[in-house]
Amino acid sequence: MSGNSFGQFFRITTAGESHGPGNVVIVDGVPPGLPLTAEDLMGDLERRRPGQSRLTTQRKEADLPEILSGVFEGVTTGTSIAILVRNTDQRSRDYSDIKDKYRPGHADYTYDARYGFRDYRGGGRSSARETTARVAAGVIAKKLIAQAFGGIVTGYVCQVGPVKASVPAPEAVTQEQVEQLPDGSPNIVRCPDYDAGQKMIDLIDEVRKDTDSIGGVSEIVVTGVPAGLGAPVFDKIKADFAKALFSLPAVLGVEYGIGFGCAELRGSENNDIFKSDDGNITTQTNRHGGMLGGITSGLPIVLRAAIKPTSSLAKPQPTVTTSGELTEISTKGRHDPCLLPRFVPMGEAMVAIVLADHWLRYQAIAD
Ligand code: EPS
Repeated sequence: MSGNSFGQFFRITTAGESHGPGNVVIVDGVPPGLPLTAEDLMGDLERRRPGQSRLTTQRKEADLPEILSGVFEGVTTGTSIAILVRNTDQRSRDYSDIKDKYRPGHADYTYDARYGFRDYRGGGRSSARETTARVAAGVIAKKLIAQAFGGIVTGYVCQVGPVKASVPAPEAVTQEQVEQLPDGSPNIVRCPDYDAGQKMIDLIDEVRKDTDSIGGVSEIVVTGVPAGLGAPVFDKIKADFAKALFSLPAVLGVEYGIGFGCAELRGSENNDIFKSDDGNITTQTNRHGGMLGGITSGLPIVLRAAIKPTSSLAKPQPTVTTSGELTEISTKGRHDPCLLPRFVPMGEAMVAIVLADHWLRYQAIAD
């Protein structure tokens, strides 16, 4: 009803606001015996956290997770796992100026339309801060799919504004390539094509100095997925991936495989031809992005999400007040000039959660 839960067998429920005391996730359905510590959660939380480079919001949060339940002596018990990440660096005064104004492109107006009232501090529940909770849950999902079938989820940035990366073999991209440059320094834009990545950084710096923002595209790839995950009709795994990714803030488009490119092709050009590798059925190409009929084919899953430019801008823009008077708005505070670098761990988490859920559903039928 209230839209705070996602998944059927691997089910997450989040609570929390950007300027409240913290964000919480409750993860249901994790089988007993999975090794899990707070340190395990920290890697992806660190990749997501604000303040990680000049390309992101300068809000400083350590994002240290506290596991409140469901883990005993370093392994999951099979009961619900609650994780809390506290907020420590809220600056709610930044929002007092715009309390009665609607930020263009933000959810301020639609939250008022829905509830007649909103927590205006930092966007409340519509803030990307909520994704802290999902990323923590995503670590558990990643562990589960790695243990169950060797599934590995790797996301990266493939476009910022007009700058496009060349990534000829998405399934070969490693997290190390995404996180580090060849000299060992952090790859702050998370693009595995380092020449394009530098151009992306230059563009983000340019829009940042201009108090503006820029959009882009992230690609998320999953290797090791067996054929057969997903269900017909409404529970197609592609439909669940779409919902998972669209539920993240600022996502305006989702496609997989050849995506919208399929519109230009004939069937004979688009079909991936089957072949047999020592009796294992596979396809010569992967335009289908690892899913046919909403069920995994065993080929790598390749998804893309288009992310809009951050709507909160210091650059003045015309808008209206909550009572409809024309005015001007300039958002104070600390905002991402481009959401893409921090989107990568968020997108990976949601994709891993869908796979963990469908794996458990598959097991339920298999047993
Ligand atoms: C966000 C606005 C900014 C970002 C925030 C996402 O926060 P604040 O409420 O402090 O102005 O810093 O990102 C995070 C704090 C985070 O952890 O991701 C927004 O409107 O979505």
